[in-house]
Amino acid sequence: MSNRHREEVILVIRKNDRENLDEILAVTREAGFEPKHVIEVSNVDSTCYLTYGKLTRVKYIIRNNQINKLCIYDQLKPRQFSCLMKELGVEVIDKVILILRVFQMHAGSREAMLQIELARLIHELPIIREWIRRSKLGELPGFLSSGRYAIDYQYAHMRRRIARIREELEELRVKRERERERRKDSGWIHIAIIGYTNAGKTTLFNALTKLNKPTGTEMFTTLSPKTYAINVCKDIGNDKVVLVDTIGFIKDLPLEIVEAFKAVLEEIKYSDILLLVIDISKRKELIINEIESVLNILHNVGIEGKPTIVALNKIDLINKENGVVQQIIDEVREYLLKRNINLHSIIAISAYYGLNIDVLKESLCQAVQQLKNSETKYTF
Ligand SMILES: Nc1nc2c(ncn2[C@@H]2O[C@H](COP(=O)(O)OP(=O)(O)OP(=O)(O)O)[C@@H](O)[C@H]2O)c(=O)[nH]1
Ligand SMILES: [Mg+2]
Repeated sequence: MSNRHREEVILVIRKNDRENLDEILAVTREAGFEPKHVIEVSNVDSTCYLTYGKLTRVKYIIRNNQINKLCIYDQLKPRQFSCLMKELGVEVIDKVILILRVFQMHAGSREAMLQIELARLIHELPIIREWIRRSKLGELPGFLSSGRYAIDYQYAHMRRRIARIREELEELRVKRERERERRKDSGWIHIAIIGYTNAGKTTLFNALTKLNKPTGTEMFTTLSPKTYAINVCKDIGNDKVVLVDTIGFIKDLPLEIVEAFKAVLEEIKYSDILLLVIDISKRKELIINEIESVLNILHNVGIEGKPTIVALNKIDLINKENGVVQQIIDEVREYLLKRNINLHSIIAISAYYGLNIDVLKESLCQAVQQLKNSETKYTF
């Protein structure tokens, strides 16, 4: 989206998110907003989120710059939403809404669209409930200029819609599960490509499958999982595996969003091997931070202990002369072992230029063989 079409906003970030500012700015821009002012906060008020001083500053900016949106890169409580909207008289958007807006732009499938709508409704419902409570107490006018009855009606409508979406998603989930079981019954091993958003997962999926799924510099290009059967072992003709491309992760992805994307995570949960893709063209601290974010989300949804192959991607962007790649390999290995990851191997690749893809395939083949051997050992 070009600069011209983005709506100007005030962006509020936590002080300890400062090192992540580039990513936050990217998310905000991809959601369709241009941060005109960035305000850092170190303390958060439990009622209104912004402390008195910051609130006064934001009011001043709004009045003098005709900005009518405030984006807060944090998860707000319902009471903080209503307090801010009452104090400032502008629309307030928090991290969950921001990320969902970015998701919305990439939602290609009905399932992804329903998941996004569900996450948004679940997020907005308590905010509206709080608004109704306070307007019934006479503290507030109608929600965004609607009357009290209109908002009661809207609340009831949202609840019905949530129930309907849940039913439809459940049907899709069951269908997906059946497909997965069919694939499993055929004895095919599943390899899930996982990693931070923009790491190059789909580019690698394309390199391994020779398909041409959309890739891009924007975040969250892939929202619904793609599966494809490939041969990873050169000499064994029929020994196919199913490769699954998945949604990218982001630092502190709000749990509400993670839950809405349950079906996608199930593809990871039921896979046999993980292929973790890491963009090593980034600053060193960011590389480990991104791995940490991915592992934290996996841990939160109970995905642990799977054999993991790590693809350190985008080596074409690294100066190979001074041993930087080896240094990154060592640091990543040390970190993964510290986190008790069932590490199979680490391979530096360029998915885009096809560098070392054969070595990666060999490693995938080995991991598949090992898994099959261990399975036959325990099958009576
Ligand atoms: N230079 C370079 N760029 C790459 C490489 N692999 C991927 N990219 C670029 O990185 C960007 C993101 O690639 P994707 O494959 O869409 O990344 P992804 O991990 O699938 O991203 P999401 O689906 O958004 O989570 C694209 O612009 C790719 O062209 C690589 O090996 N080298
Ligand atoms: Mg992708």
